[in-house]
Amino acid sequence: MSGDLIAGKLGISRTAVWKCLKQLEELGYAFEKRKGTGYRLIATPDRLYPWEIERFLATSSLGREIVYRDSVDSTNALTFRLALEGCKEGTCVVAESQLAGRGRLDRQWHSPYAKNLYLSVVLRPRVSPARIYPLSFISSLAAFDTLVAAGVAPRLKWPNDVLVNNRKICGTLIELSVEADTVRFAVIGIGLNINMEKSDMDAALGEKATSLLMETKNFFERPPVCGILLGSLEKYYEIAGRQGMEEMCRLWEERAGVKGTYMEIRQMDRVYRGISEGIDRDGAMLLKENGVVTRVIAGDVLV
Ligand code: BT5
Repeated sequence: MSGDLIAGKLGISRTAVWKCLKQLEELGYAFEKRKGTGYRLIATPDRLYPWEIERFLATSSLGREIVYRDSVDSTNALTFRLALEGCKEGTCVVAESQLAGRGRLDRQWHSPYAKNLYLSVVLRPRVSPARIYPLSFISSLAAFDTLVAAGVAPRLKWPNDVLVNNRKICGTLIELSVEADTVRFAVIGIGLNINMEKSDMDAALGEKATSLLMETKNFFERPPVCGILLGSLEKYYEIAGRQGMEEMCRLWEERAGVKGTYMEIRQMDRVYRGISEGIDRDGAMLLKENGVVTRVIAGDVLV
């Protein structure tokens, strides 16, 4: 397209067009320039720029405001700060890397640069703190559907993981701000491994983690995956709002297919063992051992 045409379409000067193209080049876009013909876009950088994600977004609120960082301590931490300042529901933070990406109980989330998705979203659900826990299932359900769309066969692991071929491909983390008997906001954080390779991890993590690239041998562009993920997240959030938290538990249980399987769950220094009777209306795992049903609220599934 000629510089004149671009200038005319945007109602700016030729010099302004040239400046914009320079800026785009600095961001990693590449153009072919031909005298007399104009400019042609020949390469787009592998970055999660908000405008790249927006091209694949069909949501009404989630991700309509995207905060982008090249590097951040943790997308959950930044999102929490923005939520405290009163940002809109659906505001989303994405980053190319995290210096202090976190899991549950202060565990680390490995976040190599420009390889995966690290994103967090602000939700302001109208639900009491006592009933909020199953909201965390919307993130693993959304990741599950996104992975199916990408062509792999995921499995849900209680409470908030998604595995492929028995290796972790996605971890999710919900953090809440609660005041008396109301939830002020929830931050839903999702780490979804896309193009990470074994060489991006240390030996220990390399044994238990996987990515879309490792599973399919295909490189994935991250903005479309991010768009699908946000769309699924909004879908499940709407279901939770319309049909309640019990429906989230039912959907999760149905997808996970844990009922009737033997499980071992570690909680601090205690291990619960038993046959799963599914999850209850609060998202807790019910384990039956010697005829007695125990309700396990949190923990790490060992088997
Ligand atoms: C989780 O914790 O699985 C929740 C992870 C949430 C990460 C996202 S990234 C965006 C947002 N911002 C944040 O700061 N966090 C969220 P947990 O169940 O505690 O599992 C943590 C364990 O998973 C670690 O101890 C490792 O064993 C393993 N792990 C760490 N990084 C991983 C990765 N990239 N892929 C797979 N497994 C990983």
